Amino acid sequence: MKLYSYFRSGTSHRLRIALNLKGLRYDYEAVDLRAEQHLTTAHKAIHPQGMVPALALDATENDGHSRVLIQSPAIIEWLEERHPTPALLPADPEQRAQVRALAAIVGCDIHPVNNRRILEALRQDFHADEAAIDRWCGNWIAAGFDAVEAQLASAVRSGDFCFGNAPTLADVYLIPQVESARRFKVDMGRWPLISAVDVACQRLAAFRDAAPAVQPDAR
Ligand SMILES: N[C@@H](CCC(=O)N[C@@H](CS)C(=O)NCC(=O)O)C(=O)O
Repeated sequence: MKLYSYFRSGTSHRLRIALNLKGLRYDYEAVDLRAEQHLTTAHKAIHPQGMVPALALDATENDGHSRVLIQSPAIIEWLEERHPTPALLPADPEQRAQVRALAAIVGCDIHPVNNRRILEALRQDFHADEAAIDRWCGNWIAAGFDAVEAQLASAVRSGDFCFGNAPTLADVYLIPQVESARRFKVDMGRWPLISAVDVACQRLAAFRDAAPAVQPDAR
């Protein structure tokens, strides 16, 4: 497998965590978003949206067909279906819905509005300076994290992780968003339960090895 990734990309980060948790090895192909390599014709031939991540599978990994998978939620679902152990979702449908809801708060409601292209539009079309950008990201992160924290405080959290005593899809999505929150100078002290989940995840090599700072293109 080859992962098209950028060290600081939250969606690439979540995919790296999922691959590591599944114990799957992959080659790392860096796509430099700062140099706008993702917008080149060559990269758009791999990912038509001009984004990362993408996961290229060779024929031996995909029933004789080489393919490129795009969209981190779809790729993580493929991983879960193709490599079901260890499971990233609980067995019970209602519990699966709870875990998926936590992941969706990050994946659907926090990350998309803080994406690079959105921030570039704020800078260029609306003349936002870096303080305004930090405020923008901080506001959306806080709104989402308040909801995640409330969910964790209710029935959902019963162990060290978002759900139970092993990492799930919820942790896979949450930890990259915590990393990004710190980058945008958000004070994590407001969310003690999320912070405790982060501590639990950082004990696992699968999470540590996926961190932006240790990727080949980190600088
Ligand atoms: N829904 C997509 C979003 C992917 C995405 O937002 N990727 C970002 C990096 S985290 C990107 O490539 N952004 C390029 C840009 O905004 O110009 C997924 O989950 O794969």
